[in-house]
Amino acid sequence: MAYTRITAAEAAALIKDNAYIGLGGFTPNGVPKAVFRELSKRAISEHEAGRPFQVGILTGASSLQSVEGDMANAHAIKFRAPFSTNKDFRTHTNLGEIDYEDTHLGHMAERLRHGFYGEIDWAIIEVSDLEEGENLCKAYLTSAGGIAVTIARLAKRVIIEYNHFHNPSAKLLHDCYEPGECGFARQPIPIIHVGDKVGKNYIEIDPHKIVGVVECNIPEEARSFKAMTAETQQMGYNVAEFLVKDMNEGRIPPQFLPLQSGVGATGNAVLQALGQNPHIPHFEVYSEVVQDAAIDLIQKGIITNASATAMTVTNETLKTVYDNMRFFKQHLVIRQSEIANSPEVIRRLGVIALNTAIECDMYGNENSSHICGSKLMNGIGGSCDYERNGYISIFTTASTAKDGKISAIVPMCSHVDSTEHDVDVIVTEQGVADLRGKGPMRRAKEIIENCAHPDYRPLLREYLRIAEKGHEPQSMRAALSFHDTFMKKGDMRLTDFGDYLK
Ligand code: 0RQ
Repeated sequence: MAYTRITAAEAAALIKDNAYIGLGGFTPNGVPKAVFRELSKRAISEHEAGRPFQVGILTGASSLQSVEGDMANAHAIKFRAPFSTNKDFRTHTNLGEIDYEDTHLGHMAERLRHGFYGEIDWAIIEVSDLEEGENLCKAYLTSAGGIAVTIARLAKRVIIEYNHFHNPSAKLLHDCYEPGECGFARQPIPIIHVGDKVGKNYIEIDPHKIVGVVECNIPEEARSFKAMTAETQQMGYNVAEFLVKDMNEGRIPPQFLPLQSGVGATGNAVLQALGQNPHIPHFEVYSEVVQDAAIDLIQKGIITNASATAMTVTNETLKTVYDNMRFFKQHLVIRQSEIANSPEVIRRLGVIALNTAIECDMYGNENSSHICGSKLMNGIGGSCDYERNGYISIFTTASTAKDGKISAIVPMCSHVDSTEHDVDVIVTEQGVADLRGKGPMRRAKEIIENCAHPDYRPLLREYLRIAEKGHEPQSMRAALSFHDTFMKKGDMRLTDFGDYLK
């Protein structure tokens, strides 16, 4: 049987003010696009007619300009979780217009299951293929897993975006598995090796909930990442050298351990540096995203197996995967995000976690989400899922930002995402601070001398001298002096602790 076909505009017209909408996909990839392009237009016309129109948007991770950027500009987002990298969304959130819950990506499906967000009115799922059964719809996902299984099951009604841009062979990559309820019904997730498949290659949807299928052919709104700089390249080399040393000293076994790397230019740089390092054996990736560099290394045989919840890649790289599916299906698995980011699996596999910080303090606390305390950047994404549970937890950051006016190494973070208890190693282009087995004072020395930019080392050393003595010395008056000076004078190098100790 064929399900009802509707247009994107017809689908958008069905969504009422105050609806909560769950979306498939993860990062821009695999996120449905057609309906939201109409929904933001609808929001504008509703507002022009003086009618309220705002929705809640729940996703696997960040999404798209067509989803959260245009909806934020239309003042049509009431609530949003769990992650965003969109500039317009950030602007409207920082204006206080949007209620945004910045939460762990690996927790999202569980929170949905247990009603933390109330009832889910709609699920919109992008598919590459569809089996339109009378009692069971088998929906085959596209380039990402995300929370699709859970929202398709929980939502009151479902809209399918059947996007013919994707190759139906995408199904060969997917492993759709949802854990049982907490308590006695929940079994261990039986993933022992990176490439293990433990679920189905489709998601199950009750056809009676499907109000329509929107046929479309829309390329991914994929971002191309910032070009690699000498700085990111140096961070990549520093991470690779550190891991080689750890392997030589027996802390990493000779066959290596699976690697997670976050989104962005640094993640790409690290993978490239690892791929080029003759001392690192061919390795595996257990991560939430695979970016272009990872796909390239899979093709070269340097990454032997990869597991992720999204191919966060350009359309060109996606085509490479689709054109070589016979090869990629043996080396790449796309999972639901709660499995990709599962503490149980991350711990079992001994994943080396690698994410990017906005700033780190001299004791190892880390901030990846807020600028100078108040302003949202993106959110934590899945970084804490991995950093908390990884075998080695690494953060990278350039030692300075904004032409040296900001130090990424500060006395005290203006916001904390991963605490000092969850951070093993900090890497900047200056070097590596290995915090393992060290108390606060030794950590501070390691971070200041190895990671801080030379322009800031004297100030950081001075802070240690003026801080009140204790297990972890701090000055409650000067702890945020770097940030305060930046806000007043535009340059952290102008910090004068005397101003704060009067
Ligand atoms: O500003 O955009 O104006 O140039 O922040 O910084 O150095 O380009 O680095 O793009 O990798 O982003 C932490 C935000 C870093 C990202 C963060 C300014 C800097 C620049 C961006 P411009 P860079 P990136 C897996 C894991 C959390 C989520 C996560 C992130 C802009 O990595 O969102 O890890 N992480 N997910 O100039 C003021 C500072 C600054 C600063 C940098 N200290 N103060 N501005 N900037 N440091 C993926 C998923 O979860 C899906």
